[in-house]
Amino acid sequence: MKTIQKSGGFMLPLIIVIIVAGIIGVFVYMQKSSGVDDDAMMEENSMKVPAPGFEGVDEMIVNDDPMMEDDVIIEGDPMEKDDAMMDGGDSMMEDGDAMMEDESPKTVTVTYTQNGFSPSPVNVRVGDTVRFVNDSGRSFWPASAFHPTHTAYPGSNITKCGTGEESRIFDACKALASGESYSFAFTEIGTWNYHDHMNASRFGSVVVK
Ligand SMILES: [Cu+2]
Repeated sequence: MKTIQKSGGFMLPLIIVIIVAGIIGVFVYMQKSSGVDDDAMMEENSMKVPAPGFEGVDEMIVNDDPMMEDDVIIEGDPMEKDDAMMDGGDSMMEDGDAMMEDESPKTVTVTYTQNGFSPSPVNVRVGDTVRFVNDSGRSFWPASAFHPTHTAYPGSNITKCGTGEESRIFDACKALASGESYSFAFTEIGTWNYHDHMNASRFGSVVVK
């Protein structure tokens, strides 16, 4: 009886202590395990330290970064492309020079006779000059359409004759004797009709491209 009571009196607190210790142990274990997981994840995310068993994966990831650097290097290749573009630019400049040589301003002659202006229409490029030669035996006054205001060509107006703008308008601004000529450089793309202001029934056109 005494032994049972003593042992029972001793065993009960011991069991309680074991249970409490077990509960504390489980709690500590859970806390530790969760904390370790968090630390490991943080390390993986921030430091990219390989987790046990994942060294190979991380090495592959580490290898992926050089691949990206390779991509950057490949993007560095566009420097070669830039060179190529510069080469292309040079060739374009050469083409431009060639085009400028081909399209260097020319002077095209239109002859005015008793039959009128010829050739008409006359085709020129921007910057070309048309030289109207009077071979009609009488005076002429080539000027932009329309008679009598001469305003069809941009900026032109018979009222600008005798002003500082006279040289920039498509208008001879005066009668020119047979044998004389009037030249005008066309800077505007379009089809520009003109006429002889002395005889408005005579007209023609210049096509500027
Ligand atoms: Cu006129």
